[in-house]
Amino acid sequence: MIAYLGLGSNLETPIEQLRAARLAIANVNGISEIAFSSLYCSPPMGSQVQPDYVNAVMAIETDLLPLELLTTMQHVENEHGRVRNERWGARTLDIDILLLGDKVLDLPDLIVPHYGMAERAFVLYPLAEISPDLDIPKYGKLADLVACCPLDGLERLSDAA
Ligand code: A4P
Ligand code: MG
Repeated sequence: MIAYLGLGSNLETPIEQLRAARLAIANVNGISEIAFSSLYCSPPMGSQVQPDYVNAVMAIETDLLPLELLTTMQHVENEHGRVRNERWGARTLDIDILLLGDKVLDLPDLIVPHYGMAERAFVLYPLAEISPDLDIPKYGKLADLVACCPLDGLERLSDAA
């Protein structure tokens, strides 16, 4: 199954956080990397009293079950010093499962497609960079979502290293 992950960080050298997370994810048994977007910078959604975010989207091929993938990604977050405190607060590393093939899941711990992805510039633009022709379950064509989504200050920073 092909899955898409949204990575975000706004603490402790975010670019390094995403670089390390990319390596850690690609090294998991049962996961291989297919594509990784450029890095994008954007002002924080939610509390404004926190640093800007760096975001990217990663496409993977995986044979992990959905909840296995979730716990594995939470493990990677924890390894990277993530402390969960305020919802939408600053974080060293956040990994959201955006898409799992064409699955629609509404479990207590896992909602797929990710509930916020259809209106977030920092998800839609990097996703469209690596897979412009996606059709997103429940939400429709990615190209149409991008066309309706203002940039909200999103800027492409650099190629991912
Ligand atoms: N969960 C349910 N569905 C999913 C899914 N598809 N992927 C549950 C991952 N997790 C999912 O997540 C809370 C719970 O969501 C988990 O226990 C999991 O079972 P969390 O990562 O602990 O908490 P959070 O990230 O603070 O909350 P949330 O609602 O996931 O926030 P978001 O949506 O991740 O937003 N501004 C910019 N510019 N860029 C950002 O990346 N990110 C956030 C966080 C806020 N502002 C931002 C950015
Ligand atoms: Mg999250």
